Amino acid sequence: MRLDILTLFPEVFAPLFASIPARAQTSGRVKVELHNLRDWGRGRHRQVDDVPFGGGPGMVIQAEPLAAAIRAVQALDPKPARVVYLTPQGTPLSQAMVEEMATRPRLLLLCGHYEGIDERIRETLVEQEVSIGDYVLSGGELPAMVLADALIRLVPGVIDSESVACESFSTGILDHPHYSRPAVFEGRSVPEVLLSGHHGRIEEWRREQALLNTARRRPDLLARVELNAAERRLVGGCQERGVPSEP
Ligand code: 6GU
Repeated sequence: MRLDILTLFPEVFAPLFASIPARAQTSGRVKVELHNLRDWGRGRHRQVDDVPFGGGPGMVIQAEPLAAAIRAVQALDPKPARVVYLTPQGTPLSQAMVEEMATRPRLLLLCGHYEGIDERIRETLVEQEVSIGDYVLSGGELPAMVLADALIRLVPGVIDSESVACESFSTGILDHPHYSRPAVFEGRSVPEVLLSGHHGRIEEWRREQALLNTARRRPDLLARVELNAAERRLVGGCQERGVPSEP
């Protein structure tokens, strides 16, 4: 997968060159290229923004430098990139969206700033608009990193496929609790079943815990998963009694 990122602040993307994303790149499975929008700016100051027509606060990223930058970055590879604009007006990101986007060989992530970009670029060159949630950030850089990380870890071979399949939001429910040594920490023991070596019972316990966790913390997720009769009783009982909230 190739990710081109168009931004005014390429220096903030260091986290995409550490840890799992770094390994994905050195193994050749992923290529991340950063491009500074200012390289397509006007004049001595390489200006890329101007005041909004109609007045009002803030600045707008102008159509001309953006169009030139998007076209120049597209031309760097014969594969056309899907152009994705990170904006609070976009569709809220979900694991299902990340899974669909991860099937693409190439994406161009466009980071907005200030009051946003000229509407004509949205209409003509942007194919998808993504938000990472209902809160305000100063620019599209952190959202682009969030999206890039979520995409990179789904590229085949980047992480163990079994661990991807088991994760929260891939299974549709939250994860079960995890424990490691020691078996007793400050008087608190690991649940007995995990020490039993009985894989069938361990799997059953993990599924139960995952369902209970989900019923308590994210009951909205349960509406979308298929449960068998025993599982329905488990979470149903939990709901009838009123779910104790997390401390
Ligand atoms: Cl994609 N951009 C900005 N600026 N703020 C956000 C966002 C995006 N998603 C949530 N908040």
